Amino acid sequence: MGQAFRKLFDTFFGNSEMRVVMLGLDAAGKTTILYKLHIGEVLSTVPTIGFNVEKVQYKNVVFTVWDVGGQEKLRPLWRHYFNNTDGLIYVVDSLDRERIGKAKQEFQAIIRDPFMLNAVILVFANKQDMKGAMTPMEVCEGLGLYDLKNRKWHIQGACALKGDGLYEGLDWLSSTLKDLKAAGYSSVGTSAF
Ligand SMILES: Nc1nc2c(ncn2[C@@H]2O[C@H](COP(=O)(O)OP(=O)(O)OP(=O)(O)O)[C@@H](O)[C@H]2O)c(=O)[nH]1
Ligand SMILES: [Mg+2]
Repeated sequence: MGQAFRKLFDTFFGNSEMRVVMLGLDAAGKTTILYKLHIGEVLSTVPTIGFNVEKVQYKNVVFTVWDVGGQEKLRPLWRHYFNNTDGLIYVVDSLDRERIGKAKQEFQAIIRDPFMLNAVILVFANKQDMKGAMTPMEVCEGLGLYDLKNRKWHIQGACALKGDGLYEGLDWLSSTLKDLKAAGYSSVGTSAF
């Protein structure tokens, strides 16, 4: 009874926690996004070998964001980060038209993994500051998002260097999380003060 009340309280007033894994091809901008969200600054990045993990608080949600290196040789390791994941952030370099097919192939493999079937999907169509970048709609088509059935997904144009679009994306994640919690979705963690 106490637990049920606490769950209800968390749903409407409490802090929530959300485990998010951020993936995408190398140089898409994942690490730039992570640190822009975490410290509000753009750090000069080197390709990630392994992962970075930081907690990002936004509104009343604490996101634990795992940023995993995207180089080809590292991609087989992605699946080790799938367990207990509430949300996938998939980052696309919108300027990289040549590799949108590869980005689609990797994306489709992630979302079809049995451990990822319940994860909500936020796609950042990053590098919108670049002339010639694909629009979010083009990225959407490129990844095959329109064909997804029974999945919660959202695409957001972004420029990690300026921070444009990043909080809009987190807004969608947090409100989607709240809806899922209200509907009694159990793998989403909660904590009250
Ligand atoms: N013009 C532009 N460049 C960006 C943007 N976001 C990231 N970059 C640049 O893209 C390059 C790669 O960014 P990273 O954040 O290191 O990419 P990553 O996805 O973490 O790459 P891996 O760690 O290899 O998987 C860096 O030179 C960034 O400065 C953006 O919105 N616009
Ligand atoms: Mg990186």
